[in-house]
Amino acid sequence: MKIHFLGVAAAALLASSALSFTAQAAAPESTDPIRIVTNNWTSQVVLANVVGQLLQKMGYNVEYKSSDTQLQFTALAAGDMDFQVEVWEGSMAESFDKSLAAGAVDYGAHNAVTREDWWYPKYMNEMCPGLPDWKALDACAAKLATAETGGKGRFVGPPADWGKHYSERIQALGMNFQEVPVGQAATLWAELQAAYDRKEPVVIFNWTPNFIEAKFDGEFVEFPKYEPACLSDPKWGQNPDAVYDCGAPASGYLKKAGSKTLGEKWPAAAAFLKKVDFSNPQIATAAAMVDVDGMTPEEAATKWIADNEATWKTWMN
Ligand code: TMO
Repeated sequence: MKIHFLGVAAAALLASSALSFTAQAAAPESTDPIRIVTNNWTSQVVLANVVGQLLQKMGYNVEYKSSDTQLQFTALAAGDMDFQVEVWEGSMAESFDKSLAAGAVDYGAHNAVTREDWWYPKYMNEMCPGLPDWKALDACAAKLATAETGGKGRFVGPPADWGKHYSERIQALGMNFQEVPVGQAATLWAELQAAYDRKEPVVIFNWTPNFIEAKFDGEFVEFPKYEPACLSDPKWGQNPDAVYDCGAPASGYLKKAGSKTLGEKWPAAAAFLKKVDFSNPQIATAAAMVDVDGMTPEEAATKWIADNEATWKTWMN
């Protein structure tokens, strides 16, 4: 139970004049919990806990709320959740843009550059000459065929809520492939490990920054280069009748998103969250602490904070 040092009248005044408070107001401007979104991949959960634990150091209450990567944007726009630390261009740009039009706030970009797309272990370069070009992969489909996919190559795809459109891409590009989506990220890594141990061909959904690059040698498949029109204009690209006939952005952004309430109710916290800025190696390391070293996301966040004081201190000024 928090002890209120303000009288009831003062508290009411504070609530009614919250809009006039500036970033100089003493934290916490409100003891209500700041609701931080968590998703279903490791770095996001660790980073969410890093910002959550830092906000707690600043005196705020926080609450973690798990959400679907697309529905979270509806929740942010509606003010049902307050902050998302990882908005990936390749999988979320469309939902994010809609949420901004509906009232959510862009909290700025991280230094990190991101990519999310089809990915294969490097030893496949010999099995499928011409890789990483997608046409070389397509010509190699028979080597990736399984009982489940018949004569077609198997692409081990992401969970449905990551907002990719790979079945549509396969169709738009006329590829001899079939997507078999996983239910969770751990299945992607299990499929990769099993194939990697036997040097068998496998193509999975992967992204960077991730812990994978420290453990496995591999490459992204190069699809026709992304342009925004690819997603909206059927005439764009090699298939004049279809959208999604391109790859994901090869140098995508990683942004942060907040609710409108966040800046109004907790301006000092909002100023801090706008400065939060992770790099590629910091994010890959955060994921590895859990996926390689076996820590919980909470433990990994605490360790990250202990190891990176010089970084987060600059976010608090
Ligand atoms: C949304 N993700 C980073 C897992 O591609």
